Amino acid sequence: MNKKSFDDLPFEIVKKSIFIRLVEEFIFQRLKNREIKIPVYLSAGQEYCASAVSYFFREAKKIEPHVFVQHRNHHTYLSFEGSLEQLFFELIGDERGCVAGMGGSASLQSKSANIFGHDGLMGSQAPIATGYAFANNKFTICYAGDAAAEEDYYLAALGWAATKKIPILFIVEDNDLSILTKVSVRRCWKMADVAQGFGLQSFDVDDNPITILNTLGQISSYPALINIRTNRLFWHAGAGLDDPDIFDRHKQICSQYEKEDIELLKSNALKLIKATWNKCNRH
Ligand SMILES: Cc1ncc(C[n+]2csc(CCOP(=O)(O)OP(=O)(O)O)c2C)c(N)n1
Ligand SMILES: [Mg+2]
Repeated sequence: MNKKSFDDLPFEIVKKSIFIRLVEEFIFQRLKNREIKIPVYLSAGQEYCASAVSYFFREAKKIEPHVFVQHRNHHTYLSFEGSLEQLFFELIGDERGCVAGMGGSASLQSKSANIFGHDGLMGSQAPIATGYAFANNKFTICYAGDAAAEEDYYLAALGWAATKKIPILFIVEDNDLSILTKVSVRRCWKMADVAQGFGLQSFDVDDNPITILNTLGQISSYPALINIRTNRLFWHAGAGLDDPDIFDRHKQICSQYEKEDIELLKSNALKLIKATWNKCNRH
C-alpha cells in the first residue's frame, strides 16, 4: 500500500462520527425508558477508532476490509456500513435484526458489509480473524479492547500472524478499562511493545483522527497493530455515566467547526435516526 499523509481532517469522518454519537445518545435514552431491555454496550467516546480507520481504507485506499469486531461495536458496525435499521431491530429482539434478534448489542454482524460479529468470549476474535485472513488472504481488521488483547489466545494469534505474514491489522481500542479496572492494575507491559516483539509493525497513539490516519499511512507491511488510546463515555454496559468530566474527543473536534453547520448536520441525522426507530417499532 502507498503511504499517504493527511494535513486536514476529511469532513466525512466528522459527519460519520456525528451520526454515531447521535445513535448512541438515542439508544441511551431508549435504555433509560426501558424501550430497549437487553444488555447494551455503548461506544460513545470511541467513534474515531472506527470512523477514521474505515475512512482510510474504504474512501482513501478504496479497499473493503473484512472486519471482526468486539462486543463494544456499534461504532465499528456503523462506520463499516452496517445498517442502522438492522441494528435497531436487533436491539428490540426482532428477527429482522442483523443477528435475527438473537445476538444483541454485543454481536452485531453484517454479511453484506463483511462485518463478523463477536461471540462474547473476550479476545476470541483475534485467532478467528487471523485464521480467516490466513485461509482467505483477504485484508482483515480485528478490533479488540485493551483487556481482550491480554488474553493468551489473542497474543498467540499475533505470533501466528507475524510468522505467516498474514494481511491483518489489529486495532486495540484502549479505553484503559476492563469494566472498571484500569490497565495499570492489570499488567506492567504495553500492547505495542508485545506486538513489536512478535515482529508486527506496531504503534501506540491517541484517538485524534488525523493521528490515526497518518499512523495508518505509515504502515508499510502487514500484520500490524495500533493501540489507540481513547475514552469510553458511558457505563461498561447500559445507560449511565462513570465520569462526567472525562475527555470527549468528539466534542473537541466538533468545537473546531461553525456551530450552525454542526447543528444542521445533527438535526438532519437525528431526523433519520428517529424515523428509522419509528419504522422498526411500527411493525
Ligand atoms: C474470556 C472472558 N473473560 C471475561 C469476560 C467478561 N467481560 C466481558 S467484557 C469485559 C471487559 C472488556 O474490556 P475490554 O476488552 O477492554 O473492552 P471494553 O469493554 O473496555 O470496550 C469482561 C471482563 C468475557 N466476556 N470473556
Ligand atoms: Mg477496555
